[in-house]
Amino acid sequence: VGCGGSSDNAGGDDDTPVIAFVQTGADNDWRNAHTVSVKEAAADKGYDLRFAEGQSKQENQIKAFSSFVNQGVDAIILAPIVETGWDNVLEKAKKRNIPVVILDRKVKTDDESLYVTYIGADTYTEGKKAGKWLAEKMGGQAKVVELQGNPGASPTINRFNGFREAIADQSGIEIIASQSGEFRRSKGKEVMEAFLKKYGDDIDAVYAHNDDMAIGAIQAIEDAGMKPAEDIVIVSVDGVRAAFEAMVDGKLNCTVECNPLQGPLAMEAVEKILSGQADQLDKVTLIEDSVFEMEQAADVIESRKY
Ligand code: GYE
Repeated sequence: VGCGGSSDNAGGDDDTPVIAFVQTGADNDWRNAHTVSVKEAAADKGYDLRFAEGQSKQENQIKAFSSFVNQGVDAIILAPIVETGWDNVLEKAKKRNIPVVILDRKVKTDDESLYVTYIGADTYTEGKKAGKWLAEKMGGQAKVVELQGNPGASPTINRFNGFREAIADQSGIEIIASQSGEFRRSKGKEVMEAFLKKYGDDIDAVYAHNDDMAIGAIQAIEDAGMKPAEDIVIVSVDGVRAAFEAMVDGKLNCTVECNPLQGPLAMEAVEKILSGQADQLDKVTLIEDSVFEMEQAADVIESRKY
């Protein structure tokens, strides 16, 4: 970060804020839309964005984060793959007076002063909405298989628990198997193949923690000679375009939206922080989302932004 710039001109390189973004990876459609949103919002503000992604490994994210601290960037935005294990690097940033915005996924720490603000989706409520929708759709009777996200990730934990809260008083809704599909299409397909081998016709419904895994499951169901959304009801989370296409095609029953277009909110927070107004920010900002069913998909697909 330069010194000696004497004017406040946005065009002057020395005055351009340098913002680092440590992303989880590029696992799926949601994640790619999220990355684009953050990059575009940074460009709109005229910030110099330094981007790194962890390829789904926390150690890669920790390395990238530390290196941005050493570079003395003006702020760091972190989308943490997993919840725990961040205290050390966050303390490093705090010592260097580098403000940190936690975006999308949560961190678990005893010291809340290690980050300025958290912005993300209400993933617990998403899990609850999926559970409530499925229990209603199935009339309170179903054997369900669950495709979880990455172990230890806040949306995985929340979508797991939120779903269970929603079906707690539904003794006829039974989760017969639950395994990680890592938020990936290929892994979702692989795990669903194994579920089908083991439980076959017993499976009434799939609950996938994201759309990409649901799309993988749809392929597995078709490969097994069954009709997705008819023989096996499928509900997932995210609301990406591919999910709407699958609903229009009659292969996915429902998606609970999780808006990845979080860049503008993140950059507004950064702007406040850089102008000394961090105290005006809420500690937690949760983004509200809707539920979309197959029957509505054709009407809304054109208006979808991701
Ligand atoms: O649902 C999934 C992505 O953290 C809320 O991560 C996000 C989730 C999203 O990989 O598709």
